[in-house]
Amino acid sequence: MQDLDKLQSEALAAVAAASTLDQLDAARVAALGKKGSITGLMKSLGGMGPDERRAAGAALNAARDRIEGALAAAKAGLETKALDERLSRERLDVTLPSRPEAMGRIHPISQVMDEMAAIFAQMGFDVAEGPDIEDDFHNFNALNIPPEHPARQMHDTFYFGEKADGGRHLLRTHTSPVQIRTMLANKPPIRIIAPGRTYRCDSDMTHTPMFHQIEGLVIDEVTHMGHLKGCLLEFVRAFFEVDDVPVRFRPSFFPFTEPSAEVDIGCSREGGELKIGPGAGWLEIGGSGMVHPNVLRNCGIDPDRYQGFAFGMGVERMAMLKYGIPDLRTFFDSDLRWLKHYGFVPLDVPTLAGGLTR
Ligand code: 2U9
Repeated sequence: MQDLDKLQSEALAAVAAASTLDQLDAARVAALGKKGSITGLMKSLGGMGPDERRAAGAALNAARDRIEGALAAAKAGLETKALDERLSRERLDVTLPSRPEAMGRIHPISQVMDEMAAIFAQMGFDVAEGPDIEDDFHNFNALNIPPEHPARQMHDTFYFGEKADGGRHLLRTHTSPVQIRTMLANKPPIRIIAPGRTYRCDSDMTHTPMFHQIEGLVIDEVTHMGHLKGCLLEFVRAFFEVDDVPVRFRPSFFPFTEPSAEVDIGCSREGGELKIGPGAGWLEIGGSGMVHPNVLRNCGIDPDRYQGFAFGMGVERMAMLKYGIPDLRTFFDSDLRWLKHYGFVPLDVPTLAGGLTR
C-alpha cells in the first residue's frame, strides 16, 4: 500500500498527458482496468486484517474516485476540442452560391416565356393557365370554329377516344381554351396572357408535334384596335430591346377574331445576319384581332356591351428570332452542349428593371 501515492500520481500524470481519446483510454486501463495498477492494490485488500483493510480500502476508493474524476474531466475536454476542430474544419457558408459553378441552364423556351411574362406583367396582364387535355367545346366550338373547319381535321388534332356523351378529349391545338375558361369564370374587365404547350399532329423541318404559344386577351367596354397595336408595339420594343421596331398589321382571317390581322415587325439583313429594326424586310411574329362577338356570347359576355382584343405568338419562333437559333428541332433534342450554348444562367431572372437579358 506504500505504492498508492506513487501509483496515483503516475495515473493522474498519464491522464493529464493524454492528448487523444485513445491515449486517455489507455491511461484508464493502466490504472483501473482488470490488470490495472490500482485494481492490483484492490486485490491485495483480501489478505489484510480488518483495521488495515478499512484504512487501505478508504484510501484506495479515494484514489480511484480522484482518477475517475480526472478521466471524466479530461474526456470532456478532449471531446470538446475534437468537436471544435471538426466544426471549424467542416464549416459551411450556406449563403454562398453552389460551387464550383452553377451547372444547370434555363432552356431558351422557359427564358423567353419568362421574359414575355415580365413585359406583359408590367402592362398589367395576369398569367392564366389551363389543362393540356381539352375538349371540343373549349378548344373549338366556343372559339367559333365550326365542326367542318380545317383545324378540326384529324390530321391537325391529337384526339383521345370518344367520351360516354359522344364528345372527345383532345390535346389543345392552341392556348385559346385558357381564355375561354377565364371568360366563363370571370366578369370583364379581363386582361390575361396564356403561355403554354400546344399540340398539332404535324412534324417536319418547321413543325414539331408539341410547341409553345403565348396568347393575350383584353376584354372591357372601351378597348379597340388602336390599343391592340399600341400593346404589341410596346411588347416588341421591350422584347427585342430595340427602341424603333416598326410594326405592321396585315389583314387576315381567324374564326375567333373580327377584324383580324397578322403582325409583322421590321428587319434588315446585314451580311447575312438578321437585325430587328427599321429596314427593307418584314417578319411575321403572330396574329391578332378584335374578339369575335360569337366568342364573347359563347362565354356569357354581352357583345353589345363588351369588346376587346386577342393576339397569339409562337414562343419557339420568338426565341429563334431573338437569340439567332437556326433550327426549330434542336429545341427538343435534349442536347446538353446545345443547352450550354443557348441556355441561360438560372440566377439571371428576367426583369424589366434589371434588363431582360444582361
Ligand atoms: C379567344 C379569342 C381570340 C388568339 C389569336 C392568333 C390570332 C394567331 C398564331 C400565332 C402563331 C398561332 O402559334 S401560332 O401559329 N395565333 O394568329 N391567335 S388571334 O385569339 C383568341 C384567343 C382566345 C377567346
